[in-house]
Amino acid sequence: MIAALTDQIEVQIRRDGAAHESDLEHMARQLARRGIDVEAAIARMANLRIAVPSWALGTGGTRFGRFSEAGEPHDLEQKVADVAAIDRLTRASGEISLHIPWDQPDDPAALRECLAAHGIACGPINSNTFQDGERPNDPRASYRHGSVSNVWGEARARAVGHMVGVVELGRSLGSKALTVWLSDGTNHPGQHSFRGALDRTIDSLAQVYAALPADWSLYTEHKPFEPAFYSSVNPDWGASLLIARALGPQARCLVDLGHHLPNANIEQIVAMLVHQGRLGGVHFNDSKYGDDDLTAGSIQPFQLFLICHELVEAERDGLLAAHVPDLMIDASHNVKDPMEDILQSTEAILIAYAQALTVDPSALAAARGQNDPALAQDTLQDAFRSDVRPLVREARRRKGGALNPLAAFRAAGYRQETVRSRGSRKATGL
Ligand code: RM4
Ligand code: MN
Ligand code: MN
Repeated sequence: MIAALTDQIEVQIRRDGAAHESDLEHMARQLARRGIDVEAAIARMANLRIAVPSWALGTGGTRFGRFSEAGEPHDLEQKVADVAAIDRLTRASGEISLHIPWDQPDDPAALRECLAAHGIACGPINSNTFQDGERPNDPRASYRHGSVSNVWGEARARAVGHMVGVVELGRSLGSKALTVWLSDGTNHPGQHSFRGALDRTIDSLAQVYAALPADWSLYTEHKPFEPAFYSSVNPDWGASLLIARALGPQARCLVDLGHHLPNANIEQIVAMLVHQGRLGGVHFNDSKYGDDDLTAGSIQPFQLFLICHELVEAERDGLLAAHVPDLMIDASHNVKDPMEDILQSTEAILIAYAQALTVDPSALAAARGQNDPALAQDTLQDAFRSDVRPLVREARRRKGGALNPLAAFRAAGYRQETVRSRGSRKATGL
């Protein structure tokens, strides 16, 4: 299947290459007027990597139902193959984020070989202490009333043991980070002590932290509600930072765009965490109401741009030298082909990042220095409103990727082929 994708990449270059060249020249002239060196921007774009979550390769569901697509991956090797296909097109997706136990390999060594054979790296690895099924013989070890925050030590020990095991597995696969998203919280006022739950969470995670290799990070991922609807033990960036600080320097905060109350200023949250040297990574998605997990940039592209602008400024100011934030997609697609959705999310993030790279930093600094809000706004809008797609395409073309990944994916008949070879069995995960 990779060969069919490669063919389509070449077809596009032959057919659309000249038009692309002229678009690029036009854009380069526009950027030059803004003092932006297009070659530097292309070089930066070429180094961006946006990890693909294993759980987004299959159709997601809601609590009302799930309408799976045929041809979804139903084992780990097929998931890795799908990520390799996405990366063949985008040249920015060479990393998979696994979720354990959904992706628990029977044979970790074989998985390591499979990853290497496909040229895919193991990105941050996720523990799952939010689904444990029934524990009829051991109810005190169930996550029903929480995992690391549970008042019962059996559940906490089980969650800690699971996370330590995920670190061990991730280590054998070449990962460098554990992402901890907790569903712990309460549905009823008074159900637990907020302070007690926080103490237990920190104590439990400290045991996981102690098992962390020296070159690893532990990411704490906050979320204000769902599945708990009265309180969450790690509800916001303040709690996340507090937990990370209590654990130690290798603990950092992960910002999932969908994990905020409506209208939260996420770009400012990113800036605060950068300021504290604690931005671990970002889960990109988009939302209108809650943790909607929609295609990145599909609803609030300006917010996506502003977040990317914070990342660009932070990098320029040397604040990401100690830790480069892991950029990932965390989405769930109910009505789109999952791979197409990932291609679209990746494209949206790359476009937003490229726009952020084309903000004129001296004009912005001057506007800020003169307390000139109109000029500051205009400087950002100038970049946001320009069409930087030639820049994104050129960075990808130079690495052998597609001018138009989605069109190449369709023209290559990738999904038709997986429907034929895999049938209609469902993927695991969300
Ligand atoms: C959660 C959270 C986590 C992800 C799971 C699947 O809402 O966003 O990052 O691991 O979903
Ligand atoms: Mn997430
Ligand atoms: Mn989420």
